[in-house]
Amino acid sequence: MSFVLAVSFASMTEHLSFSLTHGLGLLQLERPKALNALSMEMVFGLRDQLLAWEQDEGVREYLMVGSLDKGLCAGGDVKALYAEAIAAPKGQTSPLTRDFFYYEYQLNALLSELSKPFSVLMNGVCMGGGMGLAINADQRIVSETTKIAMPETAIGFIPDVGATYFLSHLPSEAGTYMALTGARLSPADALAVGLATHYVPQDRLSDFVSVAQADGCKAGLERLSEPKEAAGDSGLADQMPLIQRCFSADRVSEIFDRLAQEGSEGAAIAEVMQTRSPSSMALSLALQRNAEGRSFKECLQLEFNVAQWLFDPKRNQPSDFFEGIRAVLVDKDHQPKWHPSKVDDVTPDQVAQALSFPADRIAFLA
Ligand code: QUE
Repeated sequence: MSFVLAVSFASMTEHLSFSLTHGLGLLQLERPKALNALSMEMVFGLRDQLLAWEQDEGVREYLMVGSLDKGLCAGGDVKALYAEAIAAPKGQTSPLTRDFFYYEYQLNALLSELSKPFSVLMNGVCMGGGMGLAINADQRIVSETTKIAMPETAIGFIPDVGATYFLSHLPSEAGTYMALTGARLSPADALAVGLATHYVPQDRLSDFVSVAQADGCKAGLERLSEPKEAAGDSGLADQMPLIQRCFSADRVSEIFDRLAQEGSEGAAIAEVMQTRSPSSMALSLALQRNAEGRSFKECLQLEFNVAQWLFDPKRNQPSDFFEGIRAVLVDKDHQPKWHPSKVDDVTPDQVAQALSFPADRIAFLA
C-alpha cells in the first residue's frame, strides 16, 4: 500500500511506518507475515512517535491502520515470549515476560489520554493486543472483514490490555461472555455492543485513508462510511438474553450450570469453554467482577498483577500460558494440558493471590 500525497514527514522502523500529511499523523503497523503481532520494539516505536506528535502543533489528529488486506493486529507477539521463556534457565523467567506487558500496558494507557482526535481502522483480525491499540480511539471503524475477539483464555492467559475495563462496561454481560469464551465478534456485533463506532466497506478503506490524509478522518467518514445497518444483523444481539442469564453468575462452575439449562445454544457455548484454561476463566471472571468503580489504568495494573503472578517461578506450577501457546501457536496440536484441569480445582485463594500479586507499579506516561 502506498499513500502518495504531500508528505511532510515519513519514517520507518522495523514493522512500523509513520507519516504526517496535512496534520494527519498516520501510524501504520507493517508486519503482515505475523498478522501485525505486536513486538516490544513496535510498542516502543508507537510510544515514541505518539509522544513526539503530542508535542507537535503541526499534528491535528491520529489515524492508526494495520494491513488493509489482513487486519489491524492479532495480538501481542506471544511466540517471542514463548521462545525466550523456553530458552531461560530452569526456575528463571525471561525479562520479556515482565517488560513486554509492562510497556504494552503503558502504551495502552497513553492511547487512552491522547490530546488529539484518534481514529483506527479495525478491519480484518483485531484481537487481543490489537483491541488494546484500538479501544480508546474516538472513531473505531470496522468493515465486513472485521473479526474482533479477546481470545486469551484459549492460550492460558487473561484478557488484558484494559479488557478488565472495556469488557466490563459492555451491556448484558456481553463482556464476561467475550472474556471467558474468546468469542469472535462480527462487525455488526461490534457496532451493536459499542466496541466499534463506524462502518466503512472493505473496498473503500484505501480511499478512506487517502481522503483522511487530504482532508481529515471526519471528511473520510462523511464521504465513505455507511449507516451501521449496512453491517447486517448481529448474532450476538440475538444471544444477549441467554448471555445475560448465564454470564451474570460469579463463579465459572455456576455459569456452566446455567448454560446446561439452556438447551443446544447453551451446550454449544459450554463446549467451547471446556477447551479453555480453567485458571484463565476463573481469573478473567474475577477481573471482570473487580472492575467496578475502577479506572482504565487501575484495570491495567490489576491485569499486570495477574500476568506477573502467572509467570512467577516461585509458584512451582506449570504455566498454562506457555502450554497454551505451545498447543495453539507452536505445535498446533490444539490439545493443551491445563493445570488445574477442572474449574472446581481453581481455588478462590489462588484467584485472590493473583489479583493482589505485588507486581511493579506501572509508571504511566500521561
Ligand atoms: C489466543 C491469543 C492469541 C492468538 C491465538 C489465540 C494471541 C496472539 C496470536 C498470534 C497470532 C499470529 C501470530 C502471532 C500471534 O494468536 O494473543 O505471533 O503471528 O498474539 O487463540 O491470545
